Amino acid sequence: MPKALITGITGQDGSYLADFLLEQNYDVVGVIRRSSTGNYSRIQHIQDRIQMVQGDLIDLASLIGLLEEHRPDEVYNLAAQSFVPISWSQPILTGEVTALGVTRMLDAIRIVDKDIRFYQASSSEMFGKVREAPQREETPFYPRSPYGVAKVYGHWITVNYRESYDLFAVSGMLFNHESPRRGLEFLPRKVTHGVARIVAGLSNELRLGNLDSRRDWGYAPDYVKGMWMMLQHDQPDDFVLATGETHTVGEFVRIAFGHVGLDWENHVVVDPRYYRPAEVDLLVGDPSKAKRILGWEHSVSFEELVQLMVDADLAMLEVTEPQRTSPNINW
Ligand code: NDP
Ligand code: GDR
Repeated sequence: MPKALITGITGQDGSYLADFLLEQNYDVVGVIRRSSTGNYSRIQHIQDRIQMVQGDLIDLASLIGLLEEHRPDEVYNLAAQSFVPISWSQPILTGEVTALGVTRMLDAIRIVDKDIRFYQASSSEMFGKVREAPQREETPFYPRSPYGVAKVYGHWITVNYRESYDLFAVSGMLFNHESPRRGLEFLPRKVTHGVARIVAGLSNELRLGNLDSRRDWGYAPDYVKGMWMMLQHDQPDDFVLATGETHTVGEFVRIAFGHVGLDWENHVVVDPRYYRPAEVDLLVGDPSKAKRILGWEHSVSFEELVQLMVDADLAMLEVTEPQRTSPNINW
């Protein structure tokens, strides 16, 4: 039975990746960082089938100890400070976790077992102020946030360890991917959850920032399968995963409200508080290398994605105490 260790297992992608690897008969070890309140909602349904272990990307010794104890065949490094706006208010933490955390994990692999295959969760945010469209593996980087800068570091240190130590280390350059398990602070989930709250009569407005930026949005379960495919390939390489389509934030909003028969203009308030100091205006990926070499393709269209997320939030609000689903923080 192959064994995989996942950092970030409590997050959106970590939970879907764990589901997928269990289906492939993997032994799954999930790294959880210590907190005073547990955050296991996304992995509750599989908690008896995975091993949950303590560790933190800030602490090298914890990573070495985990690799020595569990001897995984594959490591998926999904942990990060992943919310772009917070990276301006906490740039050093973002660098410690999202950038140097990658080196810590790579160094742990170099020290413990160089045969471990390594996946790094790189991001389309590295392309930032884009140099060409669509963006492909060779497109030059121009990050626009401390998060994007940290991801560029994570990408290059992965390439460097591959070339310096002959590690099977790959960087997946993934464009935005969403799901009903997405954090409430990210735009798509903020919108679909906001729509559900309005339908349920719990609120009447949704405050958002820039409606004009464009993103290439796909469905998260498709993307975690792509991560696994990269590690099964016969040589380590870097791949873009994207749908190849781009849509504005405004289009996402219009379809989400339209799905429940509402006019978004009656509910959305543009609030400059949600503008970013520097914006990424246009992202659209070219996934043709992943299709050609790995056979990877996305399976859910943009419209289907928006609708399935609205439906899931409507269903959740019907069964869950409303207050528990609403953040008190203004993201
Ligand atoms: P989430 O924000 O949902 O999950 C992040 C995970 O990282 C959580 O499990 C979190 O733990 C964990 N984590 C944060 N800090 C540490 C730390 N110091 N040590 C150990 N674990 C830590 O992100 P996603 O699932 O959406 O994304 C997964 C990865 O992919 C991230 O690296 C993200 O930057 C990257 N990415 C995501 C894309 C997307 O569209 N979703 C696109 C491209 C890249 P806790 O639950 O305790 O907070
Ligand atoms: P992003 O995702 O920054 O692309 O990073 P997010 O969903 O936060 O923003 C997408 C776009 O929507 C605009 N926007 C708003 N965003 C948020 N969060 N809240 C708002 O109220 C709002 N109004 C407008 C933003 O300005 C932006 O243009 C995500 C993360 O998952 C990263 O970790 C990952 O690397 C990239 O996707 C690819």
